[in-house]
Amino acid sequence: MRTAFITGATSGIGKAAATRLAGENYRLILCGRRKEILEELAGELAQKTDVYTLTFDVRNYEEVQNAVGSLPAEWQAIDILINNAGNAHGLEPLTEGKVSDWDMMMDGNVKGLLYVSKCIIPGMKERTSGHIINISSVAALQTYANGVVYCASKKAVKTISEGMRLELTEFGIKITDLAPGAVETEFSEIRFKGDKDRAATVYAGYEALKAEDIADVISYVVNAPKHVTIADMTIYPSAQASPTQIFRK
Ligand code: 8X3
Repeated sequence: MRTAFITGATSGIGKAAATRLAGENYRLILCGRRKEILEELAGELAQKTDVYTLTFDVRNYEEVQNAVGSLPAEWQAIDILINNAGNAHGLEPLTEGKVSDWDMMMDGNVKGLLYVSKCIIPGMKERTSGHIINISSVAALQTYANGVVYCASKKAVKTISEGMRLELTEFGIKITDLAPGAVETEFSEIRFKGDKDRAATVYAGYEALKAEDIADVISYVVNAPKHVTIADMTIYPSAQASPTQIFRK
């Protein structure tokens, strides 16, 4: 049975991936900031598989180190790392952007991913085996106005995925970069700081992707044969043609 370590497991794509993999014979290390929600999910999934939880903030390197370092021996051999934690904060021109929003996106989406990876890659290298799945975004493929810092953070994730592949392939570590388009999760509500009505307009008039659709893709890439690496995948809802073009009814 393989062990998967999932960041941002309390909601959205992370939660859906955890739920999907729990039913496919993976043991899970669920990570998040919200302890209660994490414990509740762990309780549910524990009926299907072994689950361990780690509560930490990916933006704090010391917390990341302590959390990964605290894993009991039987949980230390991580086969799959799903770098899912990340968010958008604000949607406005650079001149109006808030520094605190920029910090959250750069610290979480970019530095957080690096911090977690830095703590987990050495074990994978030692075992000459592993698979890292980085959740980037279609925002990495095409910059859009008002989301420049978010796009930059996701472009950084793409670059880090490319770099990881260059540096880690020789150690038997696979790297997959997934770029989802519009997925209906808490994403827009966080981007719009709790404005549920505005968030709902993002997903109105067409069928957006569900977190489970991305979990389906994750299941496919982690279950691919050993000699197959799915390097990159872009996943749009059928009504979306680019990050800024969605055909609504
Ligand atoms: C989220 C997708 O289109 O809002 O990563 O940038 S989008």
